[in-house]
Amino acid sequence: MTAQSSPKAAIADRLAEARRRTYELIEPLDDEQLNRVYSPILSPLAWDLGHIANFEELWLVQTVGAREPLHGDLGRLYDAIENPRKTRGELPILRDAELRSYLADVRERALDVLAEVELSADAEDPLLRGGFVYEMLIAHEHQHNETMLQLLQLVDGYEPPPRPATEPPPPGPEALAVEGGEHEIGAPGLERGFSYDNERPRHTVELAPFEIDRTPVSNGAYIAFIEDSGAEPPLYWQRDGGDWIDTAMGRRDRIDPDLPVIHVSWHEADAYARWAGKRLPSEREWEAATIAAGPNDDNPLGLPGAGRAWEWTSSDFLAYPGFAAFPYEEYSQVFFGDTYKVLRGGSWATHRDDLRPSFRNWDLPQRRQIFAGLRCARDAR
Ligand code: AVJ
Ligand code: FE
Repeated sequence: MTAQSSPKAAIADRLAEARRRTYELIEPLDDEQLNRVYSPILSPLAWDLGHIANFEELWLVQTVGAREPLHGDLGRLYDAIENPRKTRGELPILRDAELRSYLADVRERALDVLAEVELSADAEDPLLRGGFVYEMLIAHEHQHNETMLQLLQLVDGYEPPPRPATEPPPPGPEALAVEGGEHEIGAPGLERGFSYDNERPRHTVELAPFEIDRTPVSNGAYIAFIEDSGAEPPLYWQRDGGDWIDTAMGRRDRIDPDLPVIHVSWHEADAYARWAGKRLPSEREWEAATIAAGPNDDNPLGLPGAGRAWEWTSSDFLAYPGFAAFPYEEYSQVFFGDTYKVLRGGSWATHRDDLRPSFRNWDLPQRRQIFAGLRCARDAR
């Protein structure tokens, strides 16, 4: 018989799984490709890799383990706020063999620290309570894997990892009706499981009755929109005779009309919804609808088709009433305001463990490199 897996062993396994995924993504690439600046709005992969390791060093080794950093104040180069994406190619970041050793050395030290710490549900340090800081680290690596996949769309001949199976949603009505009145949204307290600070606290909102489409907008529907309205095609699309083709990673694949559309900006998503005689849902409506649709093991988001393409909402990224930054202001708080729009759900590139109804993603409304489409809503008739 094998030993019972302890919470610590489970954490170590999930850290290892996240790292395997990171290495799988870069396995086909050489150092030149890791260092190359492909786009001013995306970091070179070497920056993401160093940042993943540096974030781990900062939280799991320096903060929790009270160890000195391996490379002095190297961390300044990996501070996402201090270093905008367009500057990251020129920074004296770690590269090549040094970068690979840094990833491995930090991980070794993080596992040494893990062996020492007390992770119980009533641990004194809120960072350690219930393993919060480890969950944060694992989720962080997953999120950077998705960012890396955004960049990998620009690498000619790159073979993407297999996408999660897409079962067409079972037939049903076009829209789900959601009742008006009070709805609870947001994540429960941390004693009930991991969430980011921006998902908390759970609170009640008052919604007018509305309808939300049962499925996200498909490529086929989006083609009808661009052909009718003259709107720009999504990023990476090209016309080829009568067909639309996807040119990401240097490929020329026919667009599958049944898949949810991705690579559209918030402005384009909003324009599509109006063209269709509908509107974008607010993020509260989106979350109330997923909860009404019934999250389950097969589909933790409840809404059919959710989790294949991020869904733009009409909402600005704002703090919930009673918000408290934890564990640091630069995760969420510095982004609050009317600059960023909220996206909900998840995409084919999102780790399945991170799909939850309360998760809030955000980006600038003009961005198209993210794997984002939309689902339409309307006021109840
Ligand atoms: C939630 C995707 C907007 O990339 O800025 C990564 C995730 N935060 N490292 C971002 C994140 C810190 C975040 N997004
Ligand atoms: Fe980060």
